[in-house]
Order: sequence, then structure tokens, then C-alpha cells
Amino acid sequence: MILYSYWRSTTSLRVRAALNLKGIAYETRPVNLLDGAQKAPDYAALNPVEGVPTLILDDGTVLTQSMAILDWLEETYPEPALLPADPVHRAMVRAAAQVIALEIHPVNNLKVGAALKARGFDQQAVVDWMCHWMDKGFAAYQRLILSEGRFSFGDTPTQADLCLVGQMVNARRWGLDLAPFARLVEIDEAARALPQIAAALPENQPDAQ
Ligand SMILES: N[C@@H](CCC(=O)N[C@@H](CS)C(=O)NCC(=O)O)C(=O)O
Repeated sequence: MILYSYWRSTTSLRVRAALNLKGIAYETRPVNLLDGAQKAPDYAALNPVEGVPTLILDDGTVLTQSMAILDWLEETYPEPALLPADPVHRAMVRAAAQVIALEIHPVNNLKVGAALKARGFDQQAVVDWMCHWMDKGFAAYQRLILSEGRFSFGDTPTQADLCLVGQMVNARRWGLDLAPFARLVEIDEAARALPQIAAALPENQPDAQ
């Protein structure tokens, strides 16, 4: 498989971590978001929203949208499971994952920051904006997860944890006060201690700068 990815992309991190946890080999093809490579015609033909990740399967099938890719991986490579078997528990894990994937990430994306700057926001105002949504989203996430266990929903990682690890990278990058989120810091540490997740971190990517 080929994964189009950017080292600092949290959506790419989710997929890298899932591929690693499931023991699936893949080739990384970096897409430099700061250079606008996501908008190049050849890449935009693969991924119409002009974002990463994009996963190319061995038969050439193109998959986009990180959460759809995680679900495809889960259905195709069920072990180790990144969603619980029980449908109610699955819905709870997805709800927490979606707080990050749908409530935080879309309003904090690179193109959103660029659109805000084009409307007069300076860099500090964009950072304040991002921290506002991370703070609200993390508060919600923390209420949706279990209060005990190594990870958000027990002692094995789920899709929610993969979303969390990436978002914590951004939270630290932009200086979010993590004091109210001790439980999330603890989970993030446990997740980063897994070699498969460590290998998915930005600093361990071939295009890391
Ligand atoms: N909902 C999409 C979002 C993809 C996306 O936009 N990823 C970011 C990186 S984390 C990106 O490529 N941004 C490019 C831009 O904003 O121009 C997914 O989960 O795959």
C-alpha cells in the first residue's frame, strides 16, 4: 500500500498508527502541505478535498478521509481490534473519536487558518482560535471516555486514542494549557509508549523537518 502523508498531519498520524498496529507494511509518499502540494492537480485528482491522508491499495483503489480509512482497515484487518465488538461500545468510541475528527480538526485545519488570515486574523488570533476549539473539544472528549484504564476505553488502544495522540501533538505545538486534561496527558503517554504509535509520530516520519 502507498500512504500519501505529511509528517505533521494529525489525520495522517491516525492512519499511520492504525497501519502500524495492524502490522501492515506501506510506503510513505510525503505531500508537503506548506508548499501546497495537496493542491497539485495530480494529487487533487486522488483526493478531491486536497488533504492528506490518501491510501492507495495494492489493486490501485484510492481511499480518502482518515476515519473512512480507519473503518476500512478495521473491517479488512480486524486484529488487533481498534473498535470494541459491542455495538454500543463501538458507538461510544466513535463518538469520542468524532469529537476530535469532526469538532476540532475541521475548524483548525491549515486551510481554515489560511482563510482566517485572509480575513484579517493575525497569527496570534489564529492560535487563540485553534486553542479555543481544542479546549472545548478536549473537555468534551474527557467527559466521554472512561475515567480508568491505560487508554480512553480500557487497556487497549482504539480509534479514539489514535485521534487523541495527533490532537495532543497540535495542542502542545500551539501552547494549549493541558492542566485541565491530566487524564488525556496520561493516555497520550501510554499511547506514545507503544512502538507502533511512536513510529507514527511526526518526528519519526521520513519528511520530518
Ligand atoms: N477530514 C479529512 C481531512 C484531511 C485534511 O484536511 N488533512 C489536513 C492535514 S491534518 C490537510 O491535508 N490539510 C491541508 C490544508 O488544509 O490545506 C480526513 O480526515 O482525512
